[in-house]
This record gives sequence, C-alpha cells and structure tokens, in this order.
Amino acid sequence: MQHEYQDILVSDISSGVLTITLNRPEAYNALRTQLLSEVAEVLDQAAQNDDVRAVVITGNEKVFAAGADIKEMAALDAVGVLNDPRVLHWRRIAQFSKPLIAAVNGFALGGGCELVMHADIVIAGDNAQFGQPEINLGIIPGAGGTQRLLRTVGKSMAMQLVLSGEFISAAQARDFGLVSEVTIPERSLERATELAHKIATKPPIAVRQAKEVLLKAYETTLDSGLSLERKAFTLLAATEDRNEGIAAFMEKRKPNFTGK
Ligand code: DAK
Repeated sequence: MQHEYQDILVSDISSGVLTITLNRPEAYNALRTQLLSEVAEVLDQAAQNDDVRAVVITGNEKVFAAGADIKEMAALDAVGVLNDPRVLHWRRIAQFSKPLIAAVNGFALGGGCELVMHADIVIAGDNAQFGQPEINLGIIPGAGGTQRLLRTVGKSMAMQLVLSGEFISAAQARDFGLVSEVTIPERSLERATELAHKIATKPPIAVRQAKEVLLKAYETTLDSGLSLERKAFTLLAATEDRNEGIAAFMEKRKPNFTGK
C-alpha cells in the first residue's frame, strides 16, 4: 500500500525496506519546501523505527527531480534565502543514519542532482541525465552541490558541470563515480530495491557504523578517519550480532541478526 502525502508517496515497510516516490509529475518533481519537508519527515521517522533497515528514493520514468522549485525560489529575496526552511530539511536528509538508495530515471538536475548525492548508493536507468544548471539562473548549487560534487567526481568534471550547466549521461555519471550501476530504465527501481533488501538482512548496527565511518572520509584526514574506523570496529566487537555472525560462519549456517 502507498501512503499519500501531498508531494510524495510512501510505501508500507516490506522486509525492512521503505520506498519514497517523489510525486509532483506536473512540475517535474521540483523540490518545493513542502516536498523536502515530507522527505525529511519520513526519513526522521524511518531513523526512529527499528523495522526500517534501508530506504529507497525514486521519481518517475522521465524525471527524478528537476531541481528546486524555480517558481517558489523566485519569490525569495536575500533575507528569504537566509531564513529558508529548506536548509533545515536538507540537513535532516543528510543526517539520515540508515542506508538511502536512489533509483534515478530521467532528469536529476540542480537540487535533484544534490538529492542524488545525499543517497549512499545510486542506481541509474540509462535514460538518466545529471546536471547542475543553476548557473543559467544566475545562482550556484545551494544544497551541497559544489562540495559533494567535487568530492565525488573530481575537480575538472565538477567545474564542467557547475560552470557550463551541461548535463551528463548515466554512463558518464557511472564513470565518474556519481552512480554505482546503470540499468535499463525499467530495472533501476527493482535493482535499488534488491540492494535495499539485501542490506536489510545485514546486522543493523554494523550497517549504520559503516555508513557513518565511510561518510566521515569526505571531511576528515586519513589519520582521523582510520582512528574512527578502529573505534567503530572495536564498538562492534561488543555487539551480539558480531558474535552471531562469526558463530554462524563457524557452524556453517545462516546468521540470525537481532540488531543487538
Ligand atoms: N521548478 C519549477 N517547475 C519546473 C522545474 C523547476 N525546477 N523544472 C520543470 N518545471 C516545470 C515546467 O515549468 C513545466 O511546467 P508548465 O510550464 O508546463 O506548468 C513542466 O515542469 C515541464 O517542464 P518543461 O516544459 O520545461 O519540460 P522539458 O521536457 O521541455 O524540459 C527540463 C525539461 C528539466 C530540461 C526543463 O524543465 C528545465 O530546464 N528545468 C529546470 C532545471 C533547472 O534549472 N534546475 C535547477 C533549479 S535551481 C537551496 C538548495 C538548493 C537549491 C537552491 C537553494 N537552499 C537550501 C538555499 C537548488 C537550486 C536549484 O535546483
């Protein structure tokens, strides 16, 4: 069953996986404040709910999201931008502690491309196009695009995308590490869901620690990243799931992880 919000659809939890579908097709899923607040709210709830182990986020077959809602943005002056509640919603999305997997078909532009970069794994249909066309509007990316893009695709391609506003294909996005796999468009959601279900069977504390430590690599030195990894590794030695995983291997049986 799909639960209807104003701008998104949210599935029931199925074997630990929740799916969010961006649902403003008439506006190419433009990320107005309402839509972002709904995504942030669902992720906040999913973070608190032990039954959710991974979340898939997707759009429709033609568009993932065409960016911030330009019509809504047009109404904001500098003070409006300064006090923009979307900043908080983006932060809540970035702070989601469980795996977030994006299935992207069609356009992922501006804030849509930035939302893709908030996902931990990205599966793209071969019709996907990624871009940061904000420059055409006299602005620059505002939800982490300059920073996350450079760290993801490197300087030259980040500059090319942000300065020229040109789009890249799914295959190019994969070559540059923005996307991990490219599928036919009909399969991207299925593949993302398959991965989410696989991750949902893994020990949840280890999964969350892995995500946290991997993301820290973006913003810390190698030395402090390695130190954080060691601490997380040590902490996991105190979990029942670690004992269960090792015992199951020794006894040649499937592990039964309990999240403890
Ligand atoms: N906003 C509002 N409506 C949009 C939209 C958008 N970003 N993109 C498309 N639409 C609407 C169009 O207005 C049109 O609606 P009607 O005019 O028919 O009512 C409908 O969706 C279909 O669009 P088109 O007729 O243009 O369709 P085409 O297939 O010809 O072209 C397109 C598709 C995606 C290439 C084109 O629509 C396009 O270029 N869209 C704009 C893409 C763009 O510039 N995106 C970047 C937006 S700026 C911030 C955080 C983030 C941001 C800012 C601040 N803070 C936290 C402060 C992010 C900024 C951005 O993303």
